[in-house]
Amino acid sequence: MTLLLITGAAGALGHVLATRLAARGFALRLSDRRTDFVPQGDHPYSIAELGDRTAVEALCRDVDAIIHFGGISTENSFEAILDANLRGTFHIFEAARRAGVRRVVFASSNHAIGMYPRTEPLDAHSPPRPDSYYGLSKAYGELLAQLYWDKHGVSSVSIRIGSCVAAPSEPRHLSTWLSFDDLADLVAKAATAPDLGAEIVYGVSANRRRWWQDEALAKLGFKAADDAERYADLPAMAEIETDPIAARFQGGSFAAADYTRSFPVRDKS
Ligand code: NAI
Ligand code: 15L
Repeated sequence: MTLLLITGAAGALGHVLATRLAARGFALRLSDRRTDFVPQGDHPYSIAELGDRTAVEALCRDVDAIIHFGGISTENSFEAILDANLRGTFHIFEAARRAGVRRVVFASSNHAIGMYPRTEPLDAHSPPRPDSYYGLSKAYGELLAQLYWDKHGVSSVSIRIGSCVAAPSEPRHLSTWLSFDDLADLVAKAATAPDLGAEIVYGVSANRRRWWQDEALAKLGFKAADDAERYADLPAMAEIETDPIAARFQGGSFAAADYTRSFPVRDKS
């Protein structure tokens, strides 16, 4: 039986993944920093700080793949991001190398490319253009994954997740939505697909209005099934995005937060 370690297991997507991956027959080891978390099912749960290298090494022993979803999941101070996301993700890849774990699935984010204008379609080769310290930490994780493949043979899939929520609730989600079922299918395939190096893919459903095209997903044998368009008639989708900067960039409000440059700017500048 394939044993997966899920970090961030007490978080929103950790819960979604634990339920769905267990149903697919994976054995799970769960971890998070939260002391008040009671996992569903009888999967072993370990409380661990990602910033604690020894603790992370213990978590990663004897697993077949690491589903690294733990960390700060929105914009925060650089110091907070530094410990959880930069140091923490380093600890994960280093532990994978030492323990001989063959695959890391890393929860990257659309905020690694959030400063691209919405008018610019992207593909898996589009270089990072982070919109926040948070997005920067995800771009760093993608590069870390490349380093650990090139020098140590740890294969990985970095998923630039869009907006993974139960259902779209704002106009931007018509482009960025990733359904829970598509997430689980994508992670299962990313954990088990053979012959991968350090892959970067977009975690997005088959939304008619998506900004990201991704031929690399075929390598994993993944094809998204859901489409946000079936929510397009909801009243919330007709709301005008009032912040012009958020409306201009793919990262939305993350791009607009603390934006001090004079506007408008040229797309290529
Ligand atoms: P979440 O905030 O609900 O879960 C993150 C979990 O990580 C929390 O349970 C938290 O306790 C844990 N954590 C934070 N710092 C930690 C540390 N230093 N040590 C140990 N555990 C720590 O976030 P969510 O929505 O479940 O996202 C999961 C992952 O997916 C995150 O890495 C996030 O950046 C990424 N992601 C999520 C998206 C979404 O739409 N939900 C979109 C793009 C990326
Ligand atoms: C993310 O990276 C965040 O973790 C999540 O909370 C959402 O804000 C999502 O991106 C998004 O862009 O909708």
